Amino acid sequence: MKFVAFAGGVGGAKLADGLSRCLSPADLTIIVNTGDDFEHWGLKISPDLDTVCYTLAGLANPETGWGRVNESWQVFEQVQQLGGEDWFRVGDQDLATHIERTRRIKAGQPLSHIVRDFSHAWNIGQTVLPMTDQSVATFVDTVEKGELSFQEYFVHQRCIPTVKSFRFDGIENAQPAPGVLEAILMADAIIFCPSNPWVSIDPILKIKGILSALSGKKIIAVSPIIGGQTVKGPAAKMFAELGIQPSALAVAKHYAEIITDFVLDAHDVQLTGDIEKIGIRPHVLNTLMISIEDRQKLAQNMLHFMKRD
Ligand code: FO1
Repeated sequence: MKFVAFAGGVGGAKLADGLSRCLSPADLTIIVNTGDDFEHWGLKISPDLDTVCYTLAGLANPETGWGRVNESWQVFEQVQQLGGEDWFRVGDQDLATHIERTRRIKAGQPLSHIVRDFSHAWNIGQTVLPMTDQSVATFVDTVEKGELSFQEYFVHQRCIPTVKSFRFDGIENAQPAPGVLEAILMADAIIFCPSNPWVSIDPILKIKGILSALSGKKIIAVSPIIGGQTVKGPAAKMFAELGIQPSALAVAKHYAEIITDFVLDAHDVQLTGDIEKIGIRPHVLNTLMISIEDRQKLAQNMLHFMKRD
């Protein structure tokens, strides 16, 4: 069976990693949000693509989930000393990724080619695809600071400003990257990883042609919210600031028109009735991924019911 996972952020990378440990590489394609991409220090940075690739390659920093393990910070410290921007931490090995990606983009290489070559260099067997090769930039409109670019909101402002709405600049002209629609059409099931619905999964869904490619497919979303709290990141806070009580049910409702199945944590078992009421099949699993084994176990349990039905 072939599976496609939509991912963004650390939660997405963790489940992608769990799935990669249960499936042969040819049976798993990960389509990654690129709305978080931005230019920093004059370099093109694609945080979600790098977080997925580093995680699949076993190169990710296990504490943060992003950036590299066994990292050094020589360049960052020198830039800081020179009065450069130090709100976004770029390690020495991570810097190489941004330098080479920037060189290739300036040479006219599409992002999907760059990810393919980097995946090869990092011995990643699965197919990792950007959602699009065109540039899409997520902006967060906030009460206190007006419209902020995503990294400015997420890292520099530490997700503190109150969100009002989101804008995905460039989404109208963005085409699915080569291989994206084919992977979706060939897939036996699509998995929405436990990523932020608003700024990681929604941008992928808004790319022209993706929603129609998904129609009729078995689609399983995994809740990034357990017991009303996001495991990591601002998803629950965003729901609350948009006037929606944060919960696994709120996430299921967010995707209600699209998904067929929904994975929620055992903490939220009392919500299964409400999820069934909106026509979605609930699956109660342990969704908290602290260890590598947790990731593999969650993926295994999901594949078990996906292969059964
Ligand atoms: N997230 C932070 O909270 N602080 C950082 O300094 C930071 C640096 C960073 C460097 C490279 C990279 O690929 C990701 C990085 N992230 C950092 C995470 C980044 O903000 C992502 O957008 C989040 O993981 C959400 O997708």
